[in-house]
Amino acid sequence: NASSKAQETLSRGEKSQLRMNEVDPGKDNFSVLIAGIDDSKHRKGEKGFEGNRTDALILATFNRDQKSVKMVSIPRDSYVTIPGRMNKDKITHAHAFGGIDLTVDTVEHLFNIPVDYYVRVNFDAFLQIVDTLGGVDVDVKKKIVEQDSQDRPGAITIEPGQQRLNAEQALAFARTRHADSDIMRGDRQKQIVEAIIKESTQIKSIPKYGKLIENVGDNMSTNFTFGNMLALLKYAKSVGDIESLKLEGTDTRINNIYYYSLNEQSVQNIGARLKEHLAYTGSGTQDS
Ligand code: C30
Repeated sequence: NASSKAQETLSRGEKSQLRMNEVDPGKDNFSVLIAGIDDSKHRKGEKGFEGNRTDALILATFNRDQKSVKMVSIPRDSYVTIPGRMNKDKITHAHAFGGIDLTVDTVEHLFNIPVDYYVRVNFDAFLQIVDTLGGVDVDVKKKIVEQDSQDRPGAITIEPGQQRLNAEQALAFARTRHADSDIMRGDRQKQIVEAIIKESTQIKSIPKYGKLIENVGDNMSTNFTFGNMLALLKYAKSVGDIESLKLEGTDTRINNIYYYSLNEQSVQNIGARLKEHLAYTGSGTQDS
């Protein structure tokens, strides 16, 4: 009976409060929040995920009939309401205040759609996943010089063009931002997620995939069950269309702190499109 150390239920339980019924990723439409965290020991000590911020946050919806995926990257400095907090704050802080539970609540509150699943990874999980896939294909728009996972400055150089990145290169691609911005970095992270979904359709060895889910252990946490993850692999093979949506906003300063002020209309439009994509009609029993 295979299980996974990575499996961790949210404190809300299996189903979102915005859902009437539990969602089965093996047969229903569903949403996944993908969170990337830097919990490097040399920087953050031994705390693991706790108390850290989310440096990458991507919400993806999966529609089974259309065999399609839509995803949006939420910039980490987005100025949002975090449920239970007095003042609006950067979305990245939701994780530091209340872990993945509060991050999920915050994203649900932002778009007013259910977040059914989450996958939270640190650098090591990211490297293990991309390694197991044997790399990922991406189109690199401009030359990248970046540190590696051990923070050795300039250790990774990537020339522009369509190419296959190994795990360290893919991490550098997902991290780099100083040459442009966190918003552009969000675009690159969506490219990586798309590449991971596409690459997982090439997985020939189910045992190898199962081993990955076991080995990734403490470096990943998710409320998908081991069985869900096996079903997802089959699902990934059917996905034909992956669309990337862009959340609009503007740079701003409040009390001399930098924020990304989300365009209200854009938030609503994206919420509506994801809602439609999920064929989500109803409210559940949310009480706030
Ligand atoms: C298959 C199907 C059908 C469905 C399953 C769902 C799917 C597709 C799941 C995919 C799962 C995966 C693995 C998705 C990948 C997600 C991605 C793109 C992750 C990105 C990489 C990652 C693991 C973490 C984020 C890394 C980033 C963006 C930045 C790290 C400074 C921060 C905030 C600190 C940080 C600090 C230093 C040196 N850094 O940080 O590169 O150093 O950049 O300067 O912006 O960060 O500030 O305070 O956390 O330590 O001090 P950086 P920075």
